Amino acid sequence: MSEEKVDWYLDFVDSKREPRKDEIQLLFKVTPAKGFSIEEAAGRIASESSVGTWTTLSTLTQETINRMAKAYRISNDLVWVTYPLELFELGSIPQLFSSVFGNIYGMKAVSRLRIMDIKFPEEYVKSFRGPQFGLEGVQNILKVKGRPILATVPKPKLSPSPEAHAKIGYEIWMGGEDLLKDDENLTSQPFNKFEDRVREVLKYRDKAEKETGERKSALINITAETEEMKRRAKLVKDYGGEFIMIDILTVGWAALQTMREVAEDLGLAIHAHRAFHAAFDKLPDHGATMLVLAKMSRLIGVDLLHIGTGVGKMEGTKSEVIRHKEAVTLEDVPQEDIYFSQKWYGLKPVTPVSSGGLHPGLIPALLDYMGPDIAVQIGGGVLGNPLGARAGAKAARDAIDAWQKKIPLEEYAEKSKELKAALEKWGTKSFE
Ligand code: CAP
Ligand code: MG
Repeated sequence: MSEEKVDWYLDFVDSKREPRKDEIQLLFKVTPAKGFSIEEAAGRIASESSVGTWTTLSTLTQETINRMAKAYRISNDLVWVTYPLELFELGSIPQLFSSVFGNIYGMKAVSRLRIMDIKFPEEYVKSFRGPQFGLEGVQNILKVKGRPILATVPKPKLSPSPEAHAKIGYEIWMGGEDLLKDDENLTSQPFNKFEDRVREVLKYRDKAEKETGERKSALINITAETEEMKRRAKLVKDYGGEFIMIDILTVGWAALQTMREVAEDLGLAIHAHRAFHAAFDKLPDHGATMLVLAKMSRLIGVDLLHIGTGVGKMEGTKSEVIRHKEAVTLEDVPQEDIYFSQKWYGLKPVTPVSSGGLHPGLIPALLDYMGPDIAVQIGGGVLGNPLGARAGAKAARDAIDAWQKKIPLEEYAEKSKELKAALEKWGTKSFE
């Protein structure tokens, strides 16, 4: 056999290589397959996500050698890799996904792989629009400041008709809420056609605005094939809506980038639901963190994004949810523990949305660590109030008011039968 090397994976590992400011960096949690060292796994990750393959090549050139990604730091099961920026197409999340979220998950030598964090350089960040309205713009649309924006999804899921859906909206708007939100799986079913729902919802919205004198709006789910989403977004605009809701992971990054352009032209804010994220962010040693998905969502430019609660029915610890909030709202995210610092070079903050298993009894605990500059979505916790939808909405508003005034919920409930009914049913317990 010739002396020539068969593979060059370890050429992609270099502890002397310093990441450059203009490079993209990723942090991986790596479980090598049996019989492979962490260095061998790290080399395969850096190789397969940049310019390499399984064997040495007669076609290798110096310019390609200069573009090799390098695993520059390894500590236990953590591997830091730095990538020359020219490996990526500026402004394209699909291409980023194909590079560093692609083949590497399928390599036999890597048993489990989790992307923990990603750091973007200035040139890459500036190749994206970022949010059109952002947190402040959304608060201005709704004329809400100093308190969380309050939304409710009609439950049970998939209201039986557009009128039933819109009437629940009327009740929760009259109860003091700001937004009626479509559920993630409500699009245009035979019993609840999109065209009928958008017309009915915005008709009742106008009625509620007139009767309350407050701004009210709706997060109308346009999730569909991209051309159809464009049509539905135009309908929302034509009927006077201000927001479109998109299930960003089920439509895909390319469609989301297209709809970001459409939203810019129509002047509509984008509410990003993250259904499907747990398929790859739930397992602690595989997939990718919600932190990474949140950063990509801010780059593309959603205006509101579900980031978890830390208390409700969905996965996600308090510290993770706080990290997501910082990543989508701060201009200059500090390095924290193993997680990268990240500057956003003027990209607007995204409105963090906490939702999932919330009810009035959980609001003070949630707001104690999330603060007032978020949106809170409460579905079952409003529509499960024994006194009805409008009472459920008022109970949620009262819980927020109690937190703002630093009044214990039980004390506040002495003057709010609606809050009292919620506390009698759910207390301050979290339900899985
Ligand atoms: C919440 C919800 C949201 C989840 C999504 C649901 O309803 O409408 O889709 O919050 O999870 O369908 O479960 P409830 P996340 O208020 O009745 O729980 O926000 O974690 O992405
Ligand atoms: Mg839902």
